[in-house]
Amino acid sequence: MTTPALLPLSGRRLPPLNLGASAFPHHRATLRLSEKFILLLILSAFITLCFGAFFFLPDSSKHKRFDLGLEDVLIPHVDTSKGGKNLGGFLIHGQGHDEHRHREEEERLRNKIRADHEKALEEAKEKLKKSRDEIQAEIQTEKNKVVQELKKKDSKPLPPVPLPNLIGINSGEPADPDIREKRNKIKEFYLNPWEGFRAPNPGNTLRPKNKKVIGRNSQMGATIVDALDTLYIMGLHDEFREAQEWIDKNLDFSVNSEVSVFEVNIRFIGGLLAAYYLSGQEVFKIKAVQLAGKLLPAFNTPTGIPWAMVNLKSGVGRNWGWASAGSSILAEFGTLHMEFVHLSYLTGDPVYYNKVMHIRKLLQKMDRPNGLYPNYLNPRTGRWGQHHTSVGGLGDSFYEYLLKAWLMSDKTDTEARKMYDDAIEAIEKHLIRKSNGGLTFIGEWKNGHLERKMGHLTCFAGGMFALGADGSRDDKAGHYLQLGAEIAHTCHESYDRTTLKLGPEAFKFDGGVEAVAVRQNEKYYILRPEVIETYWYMWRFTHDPKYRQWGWEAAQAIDKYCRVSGGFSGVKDVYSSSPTYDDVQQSFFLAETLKYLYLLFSNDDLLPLDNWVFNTEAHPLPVLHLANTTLSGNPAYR
Ligand code: DMJ
Repeated sequence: MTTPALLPLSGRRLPPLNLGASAFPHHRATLRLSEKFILLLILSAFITLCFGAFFFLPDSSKHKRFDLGLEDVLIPHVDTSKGGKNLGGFLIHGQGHDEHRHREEEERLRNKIRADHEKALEEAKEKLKKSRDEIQAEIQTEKNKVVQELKKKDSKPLPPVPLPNLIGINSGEPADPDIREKRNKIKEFYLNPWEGFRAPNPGNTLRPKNKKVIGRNSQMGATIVDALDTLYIMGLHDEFREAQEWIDKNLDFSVNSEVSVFEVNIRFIGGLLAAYYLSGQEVFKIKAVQLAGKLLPAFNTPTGIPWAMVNLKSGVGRNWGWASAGSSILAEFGTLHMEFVHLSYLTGDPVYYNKVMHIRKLLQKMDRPNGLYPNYLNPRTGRWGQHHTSVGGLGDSFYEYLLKAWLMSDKTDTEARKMYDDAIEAIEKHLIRKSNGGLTFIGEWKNGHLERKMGHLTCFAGGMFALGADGSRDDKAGHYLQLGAEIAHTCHESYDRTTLKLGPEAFKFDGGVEAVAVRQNEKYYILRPEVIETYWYMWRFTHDPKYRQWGWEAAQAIDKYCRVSGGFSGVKDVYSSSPTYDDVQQSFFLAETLKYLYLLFSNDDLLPLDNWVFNTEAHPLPVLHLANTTLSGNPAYR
């Protein structure tokens, strides 16, 4: 038996073969020849068993561990017709096998093991002759191969699905020369910083004054992805193709980075999905799905309410340190629905849809103080944190997505519409007031007390009320359109009452102050879109020319006070006549602010609201008409 050569280590672990006196009964000192033979037989059977166990079992379990979740092709194949039995996934040989074939098979395996070992020894000897650098280079090549293989696997084409009605992907060119000129000016705004974040090194965020980008070597390219669909809508097709090429070659999510689930969803997944629907280029859909898969571990919490952050590589999630009692944030876990429904639709995989429906069901079951949704929910206990409610930061897009879930389903998701109507009624009752000067504002609810302060973020609600007017409960369409107009007016006042004619981050209606920021740290403008967003919705629903006029005022102020040599920057104080810059061009400036301005000066047949619903980052997603959503065989939609 050649065991020692094949088993150099485990052979040493075997007890020494001692056929001496101590091993046998005392009454006889020696063994008969037949007894010796039987003992020898037992011993050799035992060694064969150990031999088999040592070599075969670890090998197969090693494969299984390595490929777990990647491939199912390594799950042992079981063919019971040939005498094999499946026991918990392992094939047990034996019954019904012919002895001869069995021995042949054993012999074949033994030879294979011997050959493999000899080969491994040879390879090891060869390796030892190589220099450290050579070995390292080889390891790197192997690693690259694995990465390439994984990439190829990730890029597998997705199952074809019927495309929803993609109406209104056109130029939207206005006939009026004055409006056309304004629209061209907005396009020029976009092209001004393009040089700063274009391929080959777009980075994440532009520093327009320094002409640098944050995250130059990032494979994520936040701005180029977020700004992609605006390029397409503006008809900047060469630039769009350039961005597409960068995304195709470089955009990679296998990074050891902790990201905000909400931000990645609205900016990256929303941006990629919109680019896919507008251009039909498969690469965007594939990238969106790859990224979405990396967000899923964030949902592994006791309640299914996702963590705010997740590490894209390890899948470990956690919440913001500042959030009340370790809570997740309403506006974050409540702003996933639109994108996740589209992901399930495009992949045929219900996992995304189920995640967001689970969140909705959980929220439906909970008691709400005064019918209001608090901003904080603990993902471990499923209990609300502090009783703060806001239609601005921390709450805003949750309400927006309830309405848009209904619109995006071609108004069939009536559960979402009901939740929206209930929430808006409570908000109107407890948070919406008129100031002494007659301005309608939306305050914030803090532990049973109304704070008479409104954020720039809250200004999006004017557009939301107008968008939700049609289909509102008790046919209050006129009322909600009027409410939208009042909020638009208040937010316009917040711009008009500043020196730069740009809106502050937050403004008060208290102590004789109306629509003006009081605290120094609320006086900044970081190129936010919400006020212009509301002007655009109001324009689409009323065609009142004042909305185009207000939009143009804001565009001029941005041009005058935010434009710097390499793009557009936020300003630190809108009440100061000599602006100081924060030197950041937020990606939402290109994704939202400029897109809404461009649409404001375009014809309504460019992305009509009956067919497209804009996510909270202004990425248009098509309405999934019922016939297309209920794909046969897709359990997500049953
Ligand atoms: C955007 O990223 C989104 O609109 C989000 O919902 C909140 N606001 C920022 C821009 O201000």
